[in-house]
Amino acid sequence: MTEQELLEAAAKAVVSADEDEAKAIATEAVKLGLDPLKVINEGFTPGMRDVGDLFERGTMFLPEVILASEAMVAAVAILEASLPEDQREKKAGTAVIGTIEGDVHDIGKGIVATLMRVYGFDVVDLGRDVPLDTFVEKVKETGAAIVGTSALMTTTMVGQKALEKMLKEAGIRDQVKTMVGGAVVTQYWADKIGADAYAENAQEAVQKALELVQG
Ligand code: B12
Repeated sequence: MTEQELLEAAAKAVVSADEDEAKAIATEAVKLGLDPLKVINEGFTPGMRDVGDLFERGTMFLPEVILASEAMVAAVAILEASLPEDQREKKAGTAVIGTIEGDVHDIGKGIVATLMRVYGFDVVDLGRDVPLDTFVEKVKETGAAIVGTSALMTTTMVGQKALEKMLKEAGIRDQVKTMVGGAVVTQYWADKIGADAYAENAQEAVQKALELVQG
């Protein structure tokens, strides 16, 4: 199988919600020594995007979306396990990350958290459906350099705006950099709410996070 064929097969496995096939493709990618991030970003993620489109059009239903996401999670776990361990002596800093309250989408947030760990961040992953207060408390408690929030729905992205305000009210907005992401989030939204950075995918998220802490 060529790399291109493997990427296409990865997307197809997610769309057909075939977990065994998705795992087999991820295992094959590791065996072939392919870049795990490329396989996630250019194989499995486009498949998940197609799933979203089919769901929106009413061609695919929620139970199938759940099965498709399970297939993706299983494949991503195999690829993530093949990422190098963080071997940096100097830590990049602490990052608090989570999905905004009311939102249970956590696959992308999980990939961002894993990659940030690989690049030397101490990541405090608060999970999904995280109350805004919890983000503020964790930033205070850990003295985090970065707080990253994920939102995949128009109804929850407003939580990112509310968090900006809450960090200001808590008097800690100038001590922490904010990063926003998730399918519905854009650079325009980040600028509008005054977030310090937006990233479209996990690789870009790490790059921007490093820029933020390095000043
Ligand atoms: C999988 C999925 C689900 C799964 C989630 C499983 C899970 N554990 O996450 C399940 C089935 C549970 C689900 C449920 C629902 N879903 Co849904 N779901 C999706 C789907 C198909 C894919 C999301 C995904 O995992 N993508 C793959 C990952 C890798 O991509 P990603 O999340 O975008 O993450 C990347 C970047 O965005 C970025 N990133 C992500 N987070 C962060 C954070 C930071 C700080 C940074 C810098 C970057 C960053 O890096 C990531 C890695 O590259 C999307 C469609 C889509 N286009 O996104 C719909 C979608 C998000 N869902 C949608 C809806 C409506 C729902 C439901 C309300 C359906 C229902 N009727 O119940 C519920 C919501 C329940 C809730 N309260 O949250 C809508 C949202 C519409 C909107 N505009 O608001 C979408 C867009 C589908 C659609 N087209 O209609 N869903």
